[in-house]
Amino acid sequence: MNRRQLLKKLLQASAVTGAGVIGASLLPGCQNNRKVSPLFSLDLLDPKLPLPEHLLTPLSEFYVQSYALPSRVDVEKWRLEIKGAVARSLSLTFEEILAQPQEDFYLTMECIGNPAGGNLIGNARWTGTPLLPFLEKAGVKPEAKQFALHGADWYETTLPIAEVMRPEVRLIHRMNGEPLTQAHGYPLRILIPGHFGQKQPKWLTAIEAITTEKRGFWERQGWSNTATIPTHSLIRQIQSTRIWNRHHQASFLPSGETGWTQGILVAGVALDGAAAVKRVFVSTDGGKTWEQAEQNHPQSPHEWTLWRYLWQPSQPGTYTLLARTESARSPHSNFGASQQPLDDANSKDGSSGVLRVQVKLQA
Ligand SMILES: Nc1nc2c(c(=O)[nH]1)N[C@H]1C(S)=C(S)[C@@H](COP(=O)(O)O)O[C@H]1N2
Ligand SMILES: [Mo]
Repeated sequence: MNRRQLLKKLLQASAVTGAGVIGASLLPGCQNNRKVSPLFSLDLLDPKLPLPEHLLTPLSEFYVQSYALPSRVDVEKWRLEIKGAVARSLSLTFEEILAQPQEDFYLTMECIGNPAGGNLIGNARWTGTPLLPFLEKAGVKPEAKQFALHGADWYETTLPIAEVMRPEVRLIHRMNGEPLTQAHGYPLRILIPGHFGQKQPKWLTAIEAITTEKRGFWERQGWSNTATIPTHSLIRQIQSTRIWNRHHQASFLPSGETGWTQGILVAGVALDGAAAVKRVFVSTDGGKTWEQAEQNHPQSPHEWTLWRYLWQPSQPGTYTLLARTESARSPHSNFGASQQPLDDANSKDGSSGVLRVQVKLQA
């Protein structure tokens, strides 16, 4: 297909789906504020019940981030090519991939463009098979430096050989027990744990070993080339109020069902791309003092940690709430330089900016 045919196809498809034309989304997370990843869960908000082990984002609320339109893939014709600097190229059918041993695992997907408090984050149970046996069969040549991962929408991203040859890298065909939807990459995507969403191509068509160093689609536009997930935490919920934008405010009456004299429950998630989340702290005085929150301990560092904190304020007024976290790789108990920074910089390395939430307790 030449460029003119491609554009024509995209325009036709966009008329059908009502989605934006290519170019409508020039940031990996700029235009998508219509969905709110829910954290609302009665279990999570009832301090008498233990925190759940997993909190899955329902598919209907899971963010979708695609630079163009979702690709329609005919699974009969579709192949996954493993090619480039390999001893033997492979061309795998969907059936050949399904015939391999399948594993279920939990992983939180987050877009590097997700601002503090943003909704471009979701947690799912994924099903797939390790990529490594296929790469070993293909025989990656010693001169290969990177893998370029290609999607049917011509999306491309790159990673060092060793990153992709980890046993935890998997070819994925199910999400929360369902076949991948078209929007999430049907029939197959790849998950490379520890990295933001841009390193997780959907509609995967080729894994190419290359002998040069190359940047992918978003990386050429200045987004982090490693895109590793830093230690960070997000406030998602205060009582039953969802917190999902940058300058959120919540207000509570003294009495009634969510009256503040009975305590205010603050809840959220914390994530670190490589290490377990050790502790989460909440401040209700703009960062002067910090109290440790209650948290769960997921088995995998790639799944978000859930936390909650019951704040028992004694006086009406306006308060600034913040959350921050420590992981096994930033283990200092005082908030030193390696801690989640307090600034809210709009960084192309992913926001670790801490959300300040204004809470008004009425008299
Ligand atoms: N083929 C393809 N894969 C892609 C993208 C894309 O535009 N095309 N977007 C990436 C980005 S920026 C993110 S954040 C994740 C989002 O995955 P989701 O849409 O399943 O939530 O997909 C990644 N994989
Ligand atoms: Mo993204």
